[in-house]
Amino acid sequence: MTLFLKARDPEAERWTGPREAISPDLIERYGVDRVRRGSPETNLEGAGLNHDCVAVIAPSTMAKEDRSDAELASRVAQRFGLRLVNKRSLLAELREVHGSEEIERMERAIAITRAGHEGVAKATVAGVSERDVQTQMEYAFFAAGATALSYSSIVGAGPDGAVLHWDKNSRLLKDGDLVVVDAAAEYGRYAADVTRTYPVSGHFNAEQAKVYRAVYQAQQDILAAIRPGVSMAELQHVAEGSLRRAGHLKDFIHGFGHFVGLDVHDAGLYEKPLPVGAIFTVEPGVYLPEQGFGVRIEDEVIITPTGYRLLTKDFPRKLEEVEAWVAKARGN
Ligand SMILES: [Mn+2]
Repeated sequence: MTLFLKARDPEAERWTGPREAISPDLIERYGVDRVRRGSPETNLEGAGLNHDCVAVIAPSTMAKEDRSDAELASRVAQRFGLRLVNKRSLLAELREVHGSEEIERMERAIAITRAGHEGVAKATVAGVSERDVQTQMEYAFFAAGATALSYSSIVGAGPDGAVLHWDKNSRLLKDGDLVVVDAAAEYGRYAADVTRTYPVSGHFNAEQAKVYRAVYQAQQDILAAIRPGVSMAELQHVAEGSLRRAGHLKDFIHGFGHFVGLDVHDAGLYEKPLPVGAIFTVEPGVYLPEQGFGVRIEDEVIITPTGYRLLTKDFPRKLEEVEAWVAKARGN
């Protein structure tokens, strides 16, 4: 296997840092047979003698123009008279299933994420800003060994918690607010993805508790349906059925979950049966901007031969567990 890297470019390298010299070390690190620089186009003279096809493994995109690597593949195929074979779901299928080394990294990312959320449980008190919560949490992520954030941290207090991808983190927390914190650490290139909903006062009021329990029940219903061979699309129906029964289907405005791995929204096939080793989120939510709050609970699971394993089992999930966690973190 030959890996082609970008050509050296002294001008660009002054801006973005040096591109490494090709060495046995580099070849070993990438786990390939050869590393070359430049385009394979100029390295494939005579390719038709030894090969009969060029396969495109770049995923298809919604964009008008294809990805540059896919475009290159078809140009190379044409130039050397080779067949063009499309294997566009191959990477998605491979990335769905995780081996033990990957699982170890993802579990580490989740453990680090838990340390950050412990900081959140302590930090979500009246008078501080969403930004304060974010910085204390992110400090805890990196102190625990995070190599990056999985995505921009979302800290949404009160009505901001009803905004799915709230990114301003500017509001001051008020007594009685719920705070939706969707934030996680990455470790060794692998992402985690966790959301918890914290009560500033330490307790959910009656209206908030009712919604929290509906979201928790939806999570329970989805979890009960997870087994090898079920599809993400089928689990979406389960999530919707559960929240319909609770009278909150219209307030559930996103998918119940997504694959996680190298990317926080990783590649994977949503209509096909889930294989053993697939890792994805289970994240029902209910968003009530008029009532001034939202609730989301997001966990990660891995498919096992007999069902699933909850990778985020060390996070509090039940309402009473969340309240107890908050009390403990604040020393009450
Ligand atoms: Mn997610």
